[in-house]
Amino acid sequence: MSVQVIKTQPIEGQKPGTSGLRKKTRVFMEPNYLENFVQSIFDAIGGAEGKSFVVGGDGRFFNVQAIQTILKMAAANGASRVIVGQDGLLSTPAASNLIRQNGTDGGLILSASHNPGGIDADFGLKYNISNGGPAPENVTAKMLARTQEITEYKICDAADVDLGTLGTYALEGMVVEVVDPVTDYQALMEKLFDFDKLRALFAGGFRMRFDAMHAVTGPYATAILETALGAPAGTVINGVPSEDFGKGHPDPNPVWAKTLMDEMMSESAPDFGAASDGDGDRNMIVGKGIYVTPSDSLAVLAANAHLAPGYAQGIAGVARSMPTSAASDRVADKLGIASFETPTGWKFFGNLLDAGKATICGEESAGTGSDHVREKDGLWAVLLWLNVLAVREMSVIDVMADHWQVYGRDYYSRHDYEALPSDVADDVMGDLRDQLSALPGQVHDDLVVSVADEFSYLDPVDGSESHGQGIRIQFEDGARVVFRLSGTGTEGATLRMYLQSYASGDQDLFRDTQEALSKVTAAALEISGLARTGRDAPDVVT
Ligand code: VG1
Ligand code: CO
Repeated sequence: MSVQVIKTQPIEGQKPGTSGLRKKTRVFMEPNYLENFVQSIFDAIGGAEGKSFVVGGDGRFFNVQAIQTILKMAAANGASRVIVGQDGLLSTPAASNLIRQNGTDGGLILSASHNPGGIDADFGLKYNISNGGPAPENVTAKMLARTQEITEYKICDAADVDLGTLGTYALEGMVVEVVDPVTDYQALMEKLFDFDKLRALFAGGFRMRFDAMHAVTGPYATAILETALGAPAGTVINGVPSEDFGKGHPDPNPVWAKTLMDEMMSESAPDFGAASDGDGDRNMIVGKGIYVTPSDSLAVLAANAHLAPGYAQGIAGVARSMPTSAASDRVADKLGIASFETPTGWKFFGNLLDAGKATICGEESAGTGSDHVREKDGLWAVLLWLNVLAVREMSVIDVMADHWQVYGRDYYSRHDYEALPSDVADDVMGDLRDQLSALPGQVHDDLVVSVADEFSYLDPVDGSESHGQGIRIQFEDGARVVFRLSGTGTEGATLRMYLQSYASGDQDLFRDTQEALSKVTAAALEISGLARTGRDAPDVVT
């Protein structure tokens, strides 16, 4: 076969971040850039010879072109079989499912998730291992090492595969199967949730709006919500994936999904609203007149999961990323099950899920998921919410009021300072680190610091350690602030400040969030000296 061995050299900065390698699209399109990283992935996993993979992406600009390159490289590296979504589309959770269901050795997912798409926007590539989950740190470390010593890559000189037509093709010695992206994922959802009950819910007049944000979940949401469950046409909006996501940010939060938020806060709001991100692994949940924070959503889903058939036996444990609020811990305590606190990024949940220690996991950034795959799963969270609402016959606002009365409320907000000069962001973090031992006992804006540390994680399954995972400052009244730098940005540094404050069930549970957090926010700004960034307000508040 016509394998070409192309000479190349290491390219600086191909460091996999929180969720794979993410760069400007034009960078990915530079000669050898994508190829170097793909070859480094294959080399880091001990070669692709005889292996099988799943490949697909979120449909952004350069998706199909990158997939053609990956297929030709997989064939040249001796892979036996690759499963690809039709038109190159696969949501991240659907890719995770295909890896698990077909027992492939891994998968390559093309997405920069919630980052905008287009030739002048962002692109990304992440590698998932055979359990269907993101490559853990020991694997990404090998990839990074390989990018720094690579001298050549292999690629076939073959024609492009027809990704538009379902079927099985030969690419040199490798089998390429082009599959429908939705079918197997939908079958999995039908096993977990009571589709009859959900059909009856919609037939009874329940109305929802799902904003697919011009990204990959459009086909999934349309097939499941409208076609299978009978929600009226138009339930799914922005449902056709576009290369630049309609020029928007496919980030499901009140800022970027503003149209949906406005509708949900209006007189004519439907009963339920949801949105999903670029690659379909995140979700936003909003009821008529009420936004549900991702941290609260995780807690509510953990408390109510047993109402859905897939979780009727109960759940083994709940895991959350460190910056996520403590709301899910309170649920785990009450249920008498384990709770876990991991670093940011889904890769840290894989071991807990594989070991059966956790069943449900979540992050404050709107990622929730369970052991049905090894990724967060936006549509899964939406369907579990629907199943809970259908069984409890309650509105979202009543579910939340009930939850807060039982557990108390963790007011929560994240303030992002984007595209800061890296040295300024590093200074802020460095100064915080230097202050840690002096902070306990100090009073800032009437709040007394009780504990201050930098989060390290010891994986309870394989004993691996991860350090430098964010600075946490805890106050005596239960409030907390966390500072960390984003690992998914492509411009300068993004500093995230995560704020929370607890109110017990007998207090006013419907205060304005920013107002309820005003003291801890003031204390956090004072301690961190964020004013030196020259910014007088965060760029994004969620
Ligand atoms: C962000 C979120 C994190 C999430 C990651 C990938 O990372 O904060 O919770 O796991 O994105 O999500 P960071 O390092 O920018 O804070 V996705 O939907 O991009 O796969
Ligand atoms: Co995502």
